[in-house]
Amino acid sequence: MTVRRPRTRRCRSSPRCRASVNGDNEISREEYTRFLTDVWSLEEADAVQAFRILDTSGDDTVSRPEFLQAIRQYFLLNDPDAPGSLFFGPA
Ligand SMILES: [Ca+2]
Repeated sequence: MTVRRPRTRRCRSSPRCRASVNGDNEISREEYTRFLTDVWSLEEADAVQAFRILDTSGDDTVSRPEFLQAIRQYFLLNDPDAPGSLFFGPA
């Protein structure tokens, strides 16, 4: 799975516009924090905090089930305490 950054002038020429998940169905802390800092301009500390909360198993990766659960929580629940509420970082 490849997450592409929205096309902006700065982004078009940068290899950092892609947050590639290398086919293992897991997102590393580095990949997720890069996604949040590059695409959503979060501070790295906030991005790391979001990753740690989404990594509900604590194994330092966000697995496919953790990722899907976070998306469901973000879009379907109105629960600020759910891990998925930090899918795009702290508000
Ligand atoms: Ca995990």
